[in-house]
Amino acid sequence: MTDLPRLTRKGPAPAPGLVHLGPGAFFRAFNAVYTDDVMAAEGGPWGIIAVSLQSARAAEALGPQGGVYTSVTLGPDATDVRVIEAISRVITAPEDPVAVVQAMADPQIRIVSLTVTEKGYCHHPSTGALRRDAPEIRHDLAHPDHPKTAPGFIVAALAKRRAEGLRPFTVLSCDNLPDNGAMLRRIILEFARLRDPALAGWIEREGRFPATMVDRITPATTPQDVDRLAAQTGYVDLACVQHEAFRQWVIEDDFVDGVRPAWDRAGAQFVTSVAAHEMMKLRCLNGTHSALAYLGYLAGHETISETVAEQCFATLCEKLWSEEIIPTVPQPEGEDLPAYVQALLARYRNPAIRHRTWQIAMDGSQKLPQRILGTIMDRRDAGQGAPGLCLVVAAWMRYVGGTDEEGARIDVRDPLAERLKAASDAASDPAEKVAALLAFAEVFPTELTDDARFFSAVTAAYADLVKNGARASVKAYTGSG
Ligand code: CS2
Repeated sequence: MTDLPRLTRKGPAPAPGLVHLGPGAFFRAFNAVYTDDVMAAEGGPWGIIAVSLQSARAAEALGPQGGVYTSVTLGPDATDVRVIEAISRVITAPEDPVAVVQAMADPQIRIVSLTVTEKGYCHHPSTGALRRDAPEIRHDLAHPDHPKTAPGFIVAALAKRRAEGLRPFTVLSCDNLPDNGAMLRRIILEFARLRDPALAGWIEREGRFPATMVDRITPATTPQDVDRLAAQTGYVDLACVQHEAFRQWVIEDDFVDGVRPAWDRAGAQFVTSVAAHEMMKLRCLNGTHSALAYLGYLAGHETISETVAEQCFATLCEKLWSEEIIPTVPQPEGEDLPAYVQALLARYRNPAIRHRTWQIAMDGSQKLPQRILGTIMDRRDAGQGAPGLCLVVAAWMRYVGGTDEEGARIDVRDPLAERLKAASDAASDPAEKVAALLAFAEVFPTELTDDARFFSAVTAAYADLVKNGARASVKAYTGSG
């Protein structure tokens, strides 16, 4: 494929109105596509400056292509290919943090959006508070003009805007976190207060942090995906993304001075509260995604579609939804929960999407609280158990132990990976291992750590996983023998 030309931009790049932190596959399959749709429909100064907070990968892939790339929609039967032109330019933050702050402080920029994954918020997953003692936060407080983290950049740029007499930008979190807008607002205010209470007061009064619910299944792009696209199109695109056809974006309509792209023209829903949609999506989709990731991986499955093709895993999802999850989810306006989860199963089954269980299993310590533990807590408060979700917690514990059912090493990616493995290794029997992992206060709220019923349900599930394996445990839970 190397003799094929690289995809490049033909016309001029759009004038920027947005800065986006975290230009990974999800952003390119989602935010940028919606924005491209809006600009195609009505123009507008909504080009995106994409900022990578970590590696130069995005800049290396997108830079030589002038910011354009291909979005590939993978349906069960057909593939659709489209070039997205919404990215105006790409900056790698560690190479030039000052340029990032300058770009964010430009008066043309009205919104700074984020897809930085759970850990990018530098918060305690179980409480939502800023991790003030984290080395990168301490760095950003000590060097406010050369930040490294998302909170550091946002506060640096807001400080600059305030000093220059500008209006703040809207801060739009697009990560899978409950109440992501309010949570980010709390983190930003806490960080700003540590820098300058007057700045924090200004952000508190003038700043806006709308919540969002985002949804589109987007597996990581592989070299094979790049080759397949090249064979089809005749060009090489190192920034291409593959995703399902489905997309849903629910946005709280609360922007600084009401200024925002008309994302509703591309199908986004602007609402007064996102909470019910967010809970539906986090608990129903992401909750079962994590269930399939840990249990499916342990049972030897590589992808989600392969996992749910095995009947007991499809039944696992259905039983988790109907018996444990849906009873805790408030009814979102315009949604039919039983139909929603049936559609989810069809989305998981899409064989064209090769979404690896290993990819979804990443960063479990950051994901478990909002995907699984909140549901368990709600059921506990209502005097009900959650045997299926306790099995998922046990599967996560088995997974972070770092050895699979064949005795092979698991490549566990998690900010707490080393500490989790050390805690698990130091314990001997299931009860000790479960107790050692429940002691991680970043993950488990004290209500659960101290709950004897929860402890014994997870310990029994863990012991069962070790003795009989994930497949047998799923079959026992689903009653499929
Ligand atoms: C997945 C999500 O990787 C994961 O943890 O559960 O990325 C999921 O695919 C998206 O939230 C779907 O919108």
